[in-house]
Parts: sequence; C-alpha cells; structure tokens
Amino acid sequence: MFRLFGRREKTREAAGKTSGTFSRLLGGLFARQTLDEEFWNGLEEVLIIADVGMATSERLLASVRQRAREQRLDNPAPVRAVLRDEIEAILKSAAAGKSGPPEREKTAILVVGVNGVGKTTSIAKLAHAARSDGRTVLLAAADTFRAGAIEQLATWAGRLGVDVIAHQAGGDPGAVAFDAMAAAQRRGVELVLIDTAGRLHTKHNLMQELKKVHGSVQRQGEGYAQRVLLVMDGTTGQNGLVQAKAFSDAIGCDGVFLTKLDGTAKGGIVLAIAGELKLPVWFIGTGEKLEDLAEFDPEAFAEALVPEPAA
Ligand SMILES: Nc1nc2c(ncn2[C@@H]2O[C@H](COP(=O)(O)OP(=O)(O)OP(=O)(O)O)[C@@H](O)[C@H]2O)c(=O)[nH]1
Ligand SMILES: [Mg+2]
Repeated sequence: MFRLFGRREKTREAAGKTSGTFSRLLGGLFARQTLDEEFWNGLEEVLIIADVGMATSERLLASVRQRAREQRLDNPAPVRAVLRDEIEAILKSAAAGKSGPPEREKTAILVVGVNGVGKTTSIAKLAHAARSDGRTVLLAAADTFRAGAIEQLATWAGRLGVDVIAHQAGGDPGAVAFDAMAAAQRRGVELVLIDTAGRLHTKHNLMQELKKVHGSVQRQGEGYAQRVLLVMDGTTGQNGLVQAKAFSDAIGCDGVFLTKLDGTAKGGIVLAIAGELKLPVWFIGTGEKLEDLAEFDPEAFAEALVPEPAA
C-alpha cells in the first residue's frame, strides 16, 4: 500500500539524534572495565534520559542482566549486543500477533490523537505514499470541530489530487465517516483515511464521540480492513504516553504514527510505546514535508541506538 523506499535507512536517520545522545552516554559506560552495579545504574540512567520510561527501562534492564548472568559476562563490551537484542525484542513483541499496517487489501484507517500531534499532516503523507504506489485514495474530513480543519485537509487533497468527503463545519463527524465509507464502497476506493479532531484524552464526551465515528466506519466498512492509527508527537515524552493510553482504552488502537522524530533526541519513547502501551509503531514522521515518512523498522532502530563501535 505504501511504497516507502529505504525504510531501514530512514529509520536509522530518524534515530540519528537519539542515537547520537545515546551512544555518547553508552560509549562511556561500555568503556568501563567491570560489569558492576555502577555499570547497571549508569545504563538505567541512560535509558531514562532517552525517555524509555521507568517501567520499560526496568524490564529491559532485568532481561539484559539476566542474559549477562547466564552468559557469565564479566565485562561491559559484550553487553552491547545483548542490549541491542533485547531492545529489538521489546519492539517486535508489541507487534506480535497483531494486524500490521495494511498490505494490499482495501483499507480504512481512522486517525486519532490529541491536538496538534500531526494527524492531518500524517494523513497527507500516507495518502501521498499510497498514490505513489498507484492506489486510489479518499480522505474524510471528520474533524468538523476546529476552525479551518476541513480547508486544511481539502488543501492537501487538492495538492495530492485525491477526493475528500466533507460536510459543513460543526457537523456530525460520525456522519462524515459514514458518508466517506459509503462513497468508498461505491467507487471501489482502496484506501480511506479519516481525519478526526484533536482531543484531550480527559474530555469524556469527545472520547465518546470518537467511538461513534469508529462505529460509523465499522457499520459502513464491509469489505475493508479497518485500522485505528494513533498519532503521537515524539517530542512530548512520557506525557504523550498517558494520553495515548486513554485513546487505546477508549477505542482500541492498532498502531502508532510517531511524528516529529526530527525534533527530539529522546527517541527512546518508541520503546516506551512498545513496552507500556503494547502498541507497535508503524510509521514515523521526520519532518513537515510529504516525503518525511518512513515505515518503522525495529531492527534498524535497535542497531542505530546501540551500534557496534567502529573497529
Ligand atoms: N517537524 C515535524 N513537524 C511535523 C511533523 N508532522 C507534523 N508536523 C507539524 O505539526 C503541526 C501540526 O500538524 P497537524 O497535522 O495540523 O496536526 P493535527 O494533529 O492534525 O492537529 P489538530 O487537527 O489541530 O489536532 C504542523 O505544523 C505540522 O507541519 C513531523 O514529522 N515533523
Ligand atoms: Mg488536524
């Protein structure tokens, strides 16, 4: 569905800032001579600094220590490979047994998240990627709430040469989603991307409204693989995690689009998302342009965070 060239490269690039900070801190640790308590405390500190979060840091540390014990490691250097492995394992475990991003089947993606995280921009990026892959795309302007939101999506649609289904500002977002799915059915559109209003996870009525929009997609979505894509801002750190959890609890999310990774050195949040939300990151946003999109690659990310030192 999304022809995303160089996904490993882009993941590496996106992890660049984070891995810079991370490797610098790790470098000092791995240069130590003994595998002692000080080393483990140092490692925990690095993980927290990188925004991996307390719970996931502890889990990661416990599994790395366990393996180090089993392998009778007595100096830090070989721990590097173990750490990389365990990072990859956490990232992959979040995706295990779940439907991934859409492949070739007809798909409807409901895009949700708090205000300003990058939902509408990310929709444009995904639409662009799908168009480049020769897919038919329809956008649904189910953000009827924020002033200018419909126009913003329509402008993207115009640039991309795709259709958009919209109602009046202030209208019922569930009805927009319903109409969009009906139009998609009639036209045989392959990918429907539904934009929703940003909302704070604490606003109960708005979360209820989101359930209704979701219901519309389900009712009118026969024959479509349906996914809920949670957009998170990579620069908001642990706070974003609490917000995301509320969305996940309310409507159940399938995957994450993590935006603004170009603006943070704390990409460890990817691990917290996998470890605590148990949600796989599907896509990452690395800038404001249409091309600044990559499919997330766990292996490349782990390698970028904990590279082998240059020989
Ligand atoms: N640097 C950077 N900026 C991004 C990225 N994705 C989105 N943005 C910017 O984030 C800002 C908000 O983007 P929108 O797409 O309007 O966010 P939204 O979630 O739809 O916002 P609301 O509809 O108001 O809730 C814009 O200035 C985007 O250009 C990204 O990956 N990197
Ligand atoms: Mg928006």
